[in-house]
Amino acid sequence: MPRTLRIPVLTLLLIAALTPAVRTQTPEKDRRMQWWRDARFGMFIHWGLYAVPAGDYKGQRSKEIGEWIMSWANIPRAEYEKFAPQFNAVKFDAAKIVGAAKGAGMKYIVITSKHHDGFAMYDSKVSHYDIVESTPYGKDPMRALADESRKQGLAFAFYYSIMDWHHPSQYVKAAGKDETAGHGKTEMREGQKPVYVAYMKEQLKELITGYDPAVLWFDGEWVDWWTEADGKDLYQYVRSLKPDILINNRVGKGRKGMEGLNKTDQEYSGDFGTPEQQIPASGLSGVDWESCMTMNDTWGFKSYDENWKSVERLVQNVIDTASKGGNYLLNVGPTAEGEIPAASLERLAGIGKWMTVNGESIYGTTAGPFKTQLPWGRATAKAGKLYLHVFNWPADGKLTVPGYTEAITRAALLSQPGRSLQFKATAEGLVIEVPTAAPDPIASVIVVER
Ligand code: FHN
Repeated sequence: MPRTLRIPVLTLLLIAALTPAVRTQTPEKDRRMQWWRDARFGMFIHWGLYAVPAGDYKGQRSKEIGEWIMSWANIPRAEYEKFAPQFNAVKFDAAKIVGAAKGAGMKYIVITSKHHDGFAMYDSKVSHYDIVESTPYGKDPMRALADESRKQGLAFAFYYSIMDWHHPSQYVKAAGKDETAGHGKTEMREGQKPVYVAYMKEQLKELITGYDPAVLWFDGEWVDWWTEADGKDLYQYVRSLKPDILINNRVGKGRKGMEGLNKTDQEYSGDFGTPEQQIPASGLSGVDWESCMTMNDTWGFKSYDENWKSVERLVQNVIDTASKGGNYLLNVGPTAEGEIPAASLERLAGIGKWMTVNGESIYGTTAGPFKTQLPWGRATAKAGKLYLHVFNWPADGKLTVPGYTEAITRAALLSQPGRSLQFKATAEGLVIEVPTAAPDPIASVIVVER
């Protein structure tokens, strides 16, 4: 009689906990993700050697994103490395950067530890190609940023690129040259993948054990030589180092383009979907997701990208994302001297002004109950309350919530909680009597108690 294979319950639970899948919502994942779901709003930071050329290589400029300059300007590796001695973050101020994020109402920061150019923006022991050894700055800004984030009460997280244009395992056949520049498709050299995966795991280990990030935000996963099986392995490796860490779906093949979620029936590794430069029209149902977006048109700093989104647009993006049950990760691209551009700081301050008064209607909320988009704005929900975000204020002083028939006990402006508003049920839905002038030019919030 063969012995029954007894797998200790703890082992089963651990395997279940480490089984990665965006669409698998379990009590373990709910517990791990609660802070992130409550946060709703974070800062993305793209900072690296690409801030030195700042979108201009020997007079060559482009509409392409700044952190891809090694690719679109087809800069050979040896040439790109020359930016390192020019990178001197003398104006880097961790307290100022974290303060700007906190002031905007952001609850976490995700910063590029290593982008596609392979340059480590932290003190890496497995690569000399890093900010401490290769630049005149010679210090580790990630240490300062991690410590300052915790001091100011924000979660600290890392972005890490799987594709690496500098590592010798990868190359690009650009115009017949066997180059490591990023122009065109990045290939893996024969037999070198295990070498590179081991290198990546070493860097991830030093990032996790050295800085204790709350999230590992992978990217650069689209290369042909990276598979979903590789992603599952990397997901489990990272979670084995820090079981409570969150990992996005770009660790494997679950992203599928800019919409950020592979909707096939296969389960993909990762904890949340990652729409990019867009907010899904109806959100992404049944999964956690985070829309990442630039403030102008580039992630990494470009000296001539002045196409900035307005504060109104950015605040309404935060609201729109939360109303669909997602997080909004808004990017800043510091200069080579370590400063956030003034135009970004102005927008962060403007967003913070709105969030200071109305943050209750964003943090800890879930998607509003409406299946079709409200004609005048958006809605979020939390603990027996509905938050109506009115972008277009009714000229006749009557705000109609179409088709809303649930009984409510009270309505008031979030900015004037002591002043109840009159309301009545009608054939069209709930009608709330509101002041003739909109309390806020960007979005006025009415709290409805149910
Ligand atoms: O290629 C990168 C790009 O440089 C940037 O980091 C964005 C941010 O999500 N991700 C990739 C493009 O999808």
